[in-house]
Amino acid sequence: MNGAESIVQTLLDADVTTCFGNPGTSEMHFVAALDRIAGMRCVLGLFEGVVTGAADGYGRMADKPAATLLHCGPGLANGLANLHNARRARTPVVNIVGDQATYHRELDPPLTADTEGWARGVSAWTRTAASAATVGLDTATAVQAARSSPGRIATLIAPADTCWDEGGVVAKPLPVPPPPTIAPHRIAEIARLLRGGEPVLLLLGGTALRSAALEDAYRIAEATGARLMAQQFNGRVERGQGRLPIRRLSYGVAPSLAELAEFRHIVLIGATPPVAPFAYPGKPGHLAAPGTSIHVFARPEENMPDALARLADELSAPKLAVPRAPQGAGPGRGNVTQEAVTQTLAALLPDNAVVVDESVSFGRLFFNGLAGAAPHDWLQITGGAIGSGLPMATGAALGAPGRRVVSLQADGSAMYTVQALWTQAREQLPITTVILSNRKYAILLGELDNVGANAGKVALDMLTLDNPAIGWVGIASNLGVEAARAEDMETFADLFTAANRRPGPFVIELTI
Ligand SMILES: Cc1ncc(C[n+]2csc(CCOP(=O)(O)OP(=O)(O)O)c2C)c(N)n1
Repeated sequence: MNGAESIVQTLLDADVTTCFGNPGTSEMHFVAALDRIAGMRCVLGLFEGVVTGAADGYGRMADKPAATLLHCGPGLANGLANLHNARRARTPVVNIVGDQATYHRELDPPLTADTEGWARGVSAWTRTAASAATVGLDTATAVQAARSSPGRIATLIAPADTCWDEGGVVAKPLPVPPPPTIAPHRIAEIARLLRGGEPVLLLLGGTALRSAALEDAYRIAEATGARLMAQQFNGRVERGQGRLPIRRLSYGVAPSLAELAEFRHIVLIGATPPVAPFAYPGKPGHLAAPGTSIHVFARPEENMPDALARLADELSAPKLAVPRAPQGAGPGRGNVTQEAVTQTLAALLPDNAVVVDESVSFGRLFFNGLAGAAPHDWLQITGGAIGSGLPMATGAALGAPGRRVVSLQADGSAMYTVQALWTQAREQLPITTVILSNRKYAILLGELDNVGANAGKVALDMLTLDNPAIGWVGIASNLGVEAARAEDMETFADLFTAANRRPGPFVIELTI
């Protein structure tokens, strides 16, 4: 057995069964090993941002890591932005990065780079393998690191000779510690705070946004008068009918300041303290009102469902059915507006869908507006690095087999990783993509004002995508995904319904 074979077998033994990859010369032995060892689902991405974004979507839905296969420092570097998003989502990912053979590196051939340096910025665990005999154990250690709560990026750099040399040793899966449970005194402290009668917000993130945990959070809120909100950026939220219609802190400094103004205390449950996404001249960075106390109840790596259940019991909060979210008025009609698209999605979302949200400015109403839709999971861009939506949808489809993925995608962001559509076609994945085609960087037009910049013609031209106009029906069909355009709500509703009944992918270009 060579080193590459020991990597693949060790991954499989640790239940890492999907590999998104874009290989080069240094990964040829890994690729060859895939034929000799059965069981790994290999998915080719035509750019590394697709590979890493797909691993993010997969890990969010499967609750276990996929592997990526990347080529040397530059291949990893191409994938860094979506690894950044995955890190912010706390998604488990195992990167296998091939590199120059140990003894060849000193010759400094073209693809030699500071691979470890590039890996470290996004990885909780980074190691360069030293030999074929030890690369199996390195692989098992990488999986252990990735699976450690709350989910981490682990990057194993495998020089070519550690893959092709004989003497590979398959390593047994290493134990993954369960998420730590919080100490009883913290339950007692927060219970005391909640009984105190002051206005308290429970700000939720991470696994606190899964449906059972949300039910316990609702019991606590009903028993004490505390309010509930999800933080702004979340890896995954379980939503729709039968689940708590929790609202999310708004994007934008003014609305989030208003939403947080009334609270004397904010209790963090897997969330981070609310801050503005950027500094804006004359505006605060912290979004909580001055004088608000911030309390950490559960850190992101701690066992939040357990913490919430114990807190609800400590408060003797009765079991309650979660309230029903209001049903919408049915599909929107006529002109394409934010409200009408929200209504149509809420009415026609397939049961048990996975929604991937990179809708940027047009989709501001989507999250709250779909609270009454059929049950679904909501995945959003978490690290602000656009170009995550199409790859994330691709990976989510593989991480949640049997479920329709609905990918709500702004056009400018879609262009970063448009190659993902080709992978969706090649794998015949059940994904409906709605391209929200406004042919501009609309959000940045607002940001010009928000930062107080005076824009002239050159500046405005930098934010406009209509010269030439991007034709999404052509792009999608040339990448193998059938597509059609909608310019009114009736056509959109028809296309959306038909797309969701297909076995494979479909793209709707919605002119907004
Ligand atoms: C990797 C990365 N590059 C650049 C940006 C800056 N940026 C933020 S939003 C945006 C444009 C978004 O345009 P689009 O996706 O069409 O959405 P819209 O604003 O039109 O709703 C850009 C370039 C970013 N967030 N991430």
